[in-house]
Amino acid sequence: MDVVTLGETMVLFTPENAGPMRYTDRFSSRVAGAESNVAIGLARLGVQAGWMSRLGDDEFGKKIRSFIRGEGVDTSQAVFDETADTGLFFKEKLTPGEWRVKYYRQDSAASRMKPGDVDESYIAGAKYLHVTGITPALSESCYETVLTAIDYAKKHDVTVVFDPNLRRKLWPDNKARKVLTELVTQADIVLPGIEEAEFLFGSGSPEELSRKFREKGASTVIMKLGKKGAYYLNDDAEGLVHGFQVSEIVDPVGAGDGFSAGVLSGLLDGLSVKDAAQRGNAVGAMVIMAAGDVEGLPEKDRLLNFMDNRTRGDV
Ligand code: KDG
Repeated sequence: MDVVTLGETMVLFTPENAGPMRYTDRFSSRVAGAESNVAIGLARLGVQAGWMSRLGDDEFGKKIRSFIRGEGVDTSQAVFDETADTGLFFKEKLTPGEWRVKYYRQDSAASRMKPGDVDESYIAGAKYLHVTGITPALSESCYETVLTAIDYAKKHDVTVVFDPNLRRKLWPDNKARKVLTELVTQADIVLPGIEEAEFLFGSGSPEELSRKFREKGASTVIMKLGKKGAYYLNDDAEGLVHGFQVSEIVDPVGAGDGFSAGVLSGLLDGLSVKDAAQRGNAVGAMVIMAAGDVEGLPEKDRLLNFMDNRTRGDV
């Protein structure tokens, strides 16, 4: 595998109509989870990606595995747990531009992931390990699982990529801040959003905040700035790459995962950090123009075509 990742994937229900979902009796069902979104994004771009998890041994668990496998991601490390259910969540569009997420995932199968689930040789065979701050929020055993995966990655010189993915509904702020900061110190590459950076380090410019991540030990920081683009910083380079114009924001959720997939595929293709950040911006822009977390993730030819034809700049 080029990239392996671990985390919870859920069935996502979206009401057909805008407004509070108590008034809706029709829902679409999709598959979504930050880490599998990244793996699917990578697979669409021609990267070999693997996803580790636990799923309930139920219809939704089977749906998720079939979907992710069908997208070309290796699911050999996703196991069914007969003692717990697959997590679910709902995403309501309350008004245009106002989204609300409701999780049904407490004590889910994925929240029971444990260090023994991680196969050292699977991680050792990868170039990158991708982890996010969602998994440690699910349970102590999930946190330990993430730390174990990172230990194996370090032991075998696998680059650790960390997306803080702060989800305030999942844990108290003080705990989130402590654990996410700890994971920053373990990572080689950090892909925070500017708001997550401010949550961790207080307010500051992208330059100042990127330096804070470097002080904590990350060698490369690529910070998402929404429509303004991304700020990148490592030993050799530093600067801003502008975002791409989008025709319509259909569904903003999943943009950060698309960004991660774009960046990692760029690095695997040998692009500079700057060009990889630009590719991340492009994938993120394409994701928000489609409904669902993964539906807008492009294949390589579509991505390159989009990057050639779209204007970049602050819009
Ligand atoms: O990044 C998109 C995710 O937020 C979404 O797929 C759900 O994984 C999810 C989560 O835990 O919020």
